[in-house]
Order: sequence, then C-alpha cells, then structure tokens
Amino acid sequence: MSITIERVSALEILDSRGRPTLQVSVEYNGRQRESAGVPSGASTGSGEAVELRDGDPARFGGAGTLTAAANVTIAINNALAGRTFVSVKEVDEVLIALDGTPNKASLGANAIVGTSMAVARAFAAAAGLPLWRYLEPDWVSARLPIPHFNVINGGAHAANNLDFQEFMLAPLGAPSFTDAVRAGAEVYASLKKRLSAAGHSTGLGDEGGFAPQLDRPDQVLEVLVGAIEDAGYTPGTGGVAIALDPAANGFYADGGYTVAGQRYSSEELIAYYADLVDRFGVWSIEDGLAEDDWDGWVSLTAQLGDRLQLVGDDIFVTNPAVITKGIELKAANAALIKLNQIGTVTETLEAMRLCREAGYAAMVSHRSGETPDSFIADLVVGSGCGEIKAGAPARGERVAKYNRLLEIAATHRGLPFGLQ
Ligand code: 2PG
Ligand code: MG
Repeated sequence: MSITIERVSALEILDSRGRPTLQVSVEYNGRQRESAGVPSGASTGSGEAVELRDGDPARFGGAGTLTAAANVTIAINNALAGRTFVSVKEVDEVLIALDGTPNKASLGANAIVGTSMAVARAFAAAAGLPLWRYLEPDWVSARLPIPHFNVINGGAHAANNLDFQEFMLAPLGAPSFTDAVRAGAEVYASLKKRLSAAGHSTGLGDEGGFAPQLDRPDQVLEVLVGAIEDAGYTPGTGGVAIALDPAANGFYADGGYTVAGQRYSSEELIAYYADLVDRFGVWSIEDGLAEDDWDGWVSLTAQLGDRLQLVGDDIFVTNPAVITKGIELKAANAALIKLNQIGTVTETLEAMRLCREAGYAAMVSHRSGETPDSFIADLVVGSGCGEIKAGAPARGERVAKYNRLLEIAATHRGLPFGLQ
C-alpha cells in the first residue's frame, strides 16, 4: 500500500486550555484528506522534543504556533508533496532528517508529530483499515486497555494546594472495557457527591478531575476509596484500584521533595509511597521521583518494583535512548508513552517495542492540553500495551478517547482486554 502526498498544511487552533496548537492536514491520492490535532503538556520533562512557540508577546502571550504552522505548510510540504511513500515510517524518516536536530528543535515537534499522525491516518484510510489495525506492529497483537481515569487533579493542572498531580481510578477487575468505562463514570459520580457532602468544591482541573482544596495525598485517597465503595465497587486490584502520578518534578527542589509542607529525602518519600500502597490499594505510581533523581529511581524500583507498577514519564520522555538507559539501570518498570514527547509515530512505537522486549509495561497517555483528536485510542489498541490514561470520564476532549475505545470494543468483539 502506498500513498502519494499532494499537500500538507497546518492551521493554528485552540487546545482544551484555550492555548494555540496545530491541526495538521494531509491531502493525498486525489484530494483525499486526513487531519490530526496536536496535544500539549503543562508539566513537561526537560528532555521532551521541542514544542515550537512563536514567542511573540503580542499574540497569545508568546504561545502562538504560527512558526510551527508555517514549517508544516512550507518546509514539510516541500519535502513531502508530490512524493509516493509506502509507510508512515518512511515519511517519519524524511521528517527526522529534514529537522536535523536530536530534539526536533528546528521544525518543532508539534509540526512533526501532527504531520506524522495525519499521515498514519492517510495510510490506514488508503488501506481500508481502522487506524489501530494499521498501527498494529508485527511484534504484538491488538488489545483493549485498562483505562486510567484521572478524577482528582492537583499540581500543575489545578489551582488547589495538592502537590500530587493526578489521582486515577484503574478498574483492573472489570470484565470488559465497556464495564471499565462504566465503573469509572459511576465512581466519578459518587466522588462528586462525596466531595459536595463534605463541603468541597466540585470545580474541575485541566484533565476533568475534581480539584478540591485538600492538602494531603492520604486525605484524597481516603475520599477516593469511599467513593469507590459508594458506587458499589471493591477498592483494590480485584475491583477498582488507584494509580498516582505525583509528577514529582513539580515539588522537587535542592535535592529534596516537599509534600503538604513537609520535606522528604528520596528514601523518605519512597517510604511514604510504600505506606500509601499498603493503606489504599495503589497499584501504579508514575513519576514518583524527579527526572534527575536517577539514584532515587533505582532505589524506588529495587524496593517497590515487585509490588507495583512504577511508570517513568518526565524521566523517560518516550525517548528510546533514555528508556534503554532506564532498562539497563533498572530504573522504573514501565514507561508512559506520549507521541509529542518524541515527535513521530514511528519512534513512539519503537519506544513501546523496547519496553515490551525488556518486560517493561507501557501506558499510552494524553496531554493536559488536548483536542478532540482520538489518535491515542487507536494507538493503545494497535500497540497492545493494555493501559491508557486520558483524563476523567468527563469533558469532550477526554471522553473522545474513551468513546473511540468504546466504538472499537463494540465493533471488534474478539479483541482481548486488560493488562499485558
Ligand atoms: C503527565 C501529563 C498527562 P502534562 O504528567 O502525565 O497527564 O501531564 O501533559 O501536563 O505533561
Ligand atoms: Mg506524568
């Protein structure tokens, strides 16, 4: 299957936070057209591929994306238009060479990833395949994931005092993807009631979770366990478990961590996590330590790695080279997977292949700034990794992903479901 690209273009659109991002469109094979919306993070790892912003204070406070859009419409279009390609990999190789930097700083990862995603869609459409089937590599088979619903937001995603960024529900005991979505939505509803009854605000953070004025992570976890029970589920890995993304970069300074006003060393914070795991059925912790604290990560993994999933996000930035270092040092036992951290579909799948070979789990992720684009739903199914986080079971840009997964589940009933 090949496609002949006729034109690549980009439009500056708004993301879910009202900040500019790109919508990239590819015309191919006689004016057929596919598009992709580019996500954007707020708590970013320093090693992420570069998201190009205009820096012109007169537009969107400097966050404009007209330069990145022009890079698509001019440089990328010039490199791709009129050429015939046989795979998204072949296109991605052209994009990487055209950019020429190790971190996509020249064209911008936003320009490149939008093109890569739209091109993948074009190949799927040209082959008459659903996107997930086109993305499915030969080293794994497709499956439906355990959704991780971020129902309490803190850190860089909310205006409350919570230092931990994400408190997620993981319905590990659900018999099907559809039941897992129902569990997430039912607990979300019971959580809202519980928060209201306790006099807390039920206003939302950036990823659709509630953002109450609670200070301590254990206070949140107590409310969450209560909400799981209120909805008729069993807290823990047999029913609805809890996953955390403290996003520890956000409360790390001068070699120490500050949570709810108290300072912790790496070892003390690891002990604190062990206590939360024992008390609240926490099954997965992402970015429990900061991206520079490699020694801490190795110790965290040695101490807790056989009891729970330890996911590297800011530390690994979906970068195959950094994930390889993590595997060698035995830091973490899973990687978060974000297309725009590395910048192409091909490198994203390569990061997942490395994880799989090393026995590391992988969790596909949205960004805190999103569009209604549901590409990651197809990516998680095709890559067969068994885990996704896409925010709360609320707000259009979040539920677009879960709804696309419901559609895949309904139309492909034979797909396996759950963790790898
Ligand atoms: C994270 C992400 C997504 P952001 O830290 O995992 O939840 O947040 O997109 O702001 O980096
Ligand atoms: Mg994270």
